[in-house]
Amino acid sequence: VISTTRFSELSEEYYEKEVTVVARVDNARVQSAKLAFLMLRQQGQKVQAVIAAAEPISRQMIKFTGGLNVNSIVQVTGIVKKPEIPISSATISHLELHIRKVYMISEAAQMLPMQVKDAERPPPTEAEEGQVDAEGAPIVTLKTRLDNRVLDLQTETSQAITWISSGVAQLFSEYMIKSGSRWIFTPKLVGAATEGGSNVFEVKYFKRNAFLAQSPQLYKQMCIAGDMENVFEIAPVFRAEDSNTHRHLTEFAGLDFEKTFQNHYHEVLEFAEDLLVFILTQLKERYAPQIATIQKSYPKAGDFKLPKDGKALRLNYMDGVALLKEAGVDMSEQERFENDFTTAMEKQLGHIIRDKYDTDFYVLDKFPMAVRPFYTKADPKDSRFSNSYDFFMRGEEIMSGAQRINDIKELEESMRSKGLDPTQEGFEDYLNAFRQGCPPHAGGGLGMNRIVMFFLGLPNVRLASLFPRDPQRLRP
Ligand code: ATP
Ligand code: AMO
Repeated sequence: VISTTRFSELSEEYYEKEVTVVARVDNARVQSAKLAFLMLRQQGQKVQAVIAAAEPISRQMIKFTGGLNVNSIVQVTGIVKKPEIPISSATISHLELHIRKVYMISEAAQMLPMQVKDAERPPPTEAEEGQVDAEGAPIVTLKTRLDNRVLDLQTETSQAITWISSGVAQLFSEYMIKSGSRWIFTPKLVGAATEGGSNVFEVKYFKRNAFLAQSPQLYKQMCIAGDMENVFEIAPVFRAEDSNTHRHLTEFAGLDFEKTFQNHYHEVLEFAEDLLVFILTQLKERYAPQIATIQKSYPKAGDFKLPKDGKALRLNYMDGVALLKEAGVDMSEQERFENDFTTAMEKQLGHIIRDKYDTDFYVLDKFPMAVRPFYTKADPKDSRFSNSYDFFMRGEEIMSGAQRINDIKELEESMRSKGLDPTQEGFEDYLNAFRQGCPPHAGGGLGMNRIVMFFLGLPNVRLASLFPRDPQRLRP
């Protein structure tokens, strides 16, 4: 067995040493009968290799190397050298490999549906297939990229984005576990629609129908009733929303948590604020190289402001209404209490808050009861409002949460007021949990893909999903 070297390990210490690497052919070019170049790629990183006629390298070997199909996986043995001038087209520019041996490990087809390098730039917003950019390179649309997602994942940018997703999940679980939280795994095949009846996928379940879970909401609360006190989950969430927008998916990764509290739901709200601040600051710290890579395509990646005191800025929903009014956006009395902000209002509020408070990250508390789900606790001081909150980054929502109703009578009443029947099949086990006693609790749900999208300033949530699902897309 030959031991191979990773590109990430290579440094000046390897100058004049022989290494063997396994990598993809990013590009192959015959310069002359005596000279050929290979650009090798590993997890998006590129190193140049050269092969020149000299003992024992034959001209045939040069022809073979320069003619390798792009994207083939090869094993290359060679001497690491310092190039005369840094190789600007490589990501590791201060060394090159002088080839002694090349073996084919896995050959790629001669014609690929798209070139990986053409997917490196941001997808065009309106350009059509087949157009070329200013430099004559073909413009690859987002559709082509997503249709060929395996190739698209190989770009330097996609590689870095998938590390950030991995980082968000890791940091979330790290923070939760440190707080004494238990990792839970709740069913995704369920008997009731939890977040509003219409947006739910129905599936055949033997002789009955079942639903795909719209969130772990009912089960995370049932875990609290089961005396688990502090729980979290990372799992798929299904939404049958026919929303063809830049930020809606029909399946996304949900980061959910639920906790008991002693005196006030703000204990949980503060916990959530600290959680988000931890995730956002640690992403910047631990993933600086990936963020720098992504900035080449998306300059705003990682560039957002947290409040100076390291806490989240917390305002009430009505403060948001007032800030918008000052800026000339007036909501009618009815709109304030029965509607939520529109996406455009949310974004405008994001700008206003950035100007006034110098932060891109903030929380709005006390949303109107009318716009929140049945399990949300009304504000005991003013029942038009609720003990519920949304977290925003750059004016777009990344998390929702609330104190939950833990009194059975109040819960049944809330269901009825939202047009739900508490005796309806599918709710009985959830409601029984409250009949049997359940401590006060609150929690929240974060959309992982949304955090990645807004943290990196990506134009589309699909770029922050491995194999995105939307109303049009069920493949790959
Ligand atoms: P939640 O997480 O609470 O569902 P969300 O961010 O997913 O919130 P929605 O409540 O589904 O968003 O909708 C929020 C905003 O998104 C709405 O104000 C609406 O303007 C916009 N929106 C939703 N669906 C569409 C759509 N199909 N086309 C255009 N805009 C949409
Ligand atoms: P909500 O429905 O607001 O709350 O969802 C929580 C978070 O999930 C993200 N999100 C989405 N991401 C991508 N595509 C979508 N279609 C989509 N819809 C929502 C958002 C959102 O903030 N049970 C409650 C949470 C709770 O109260 O604990 C819930 O599901 O980032």
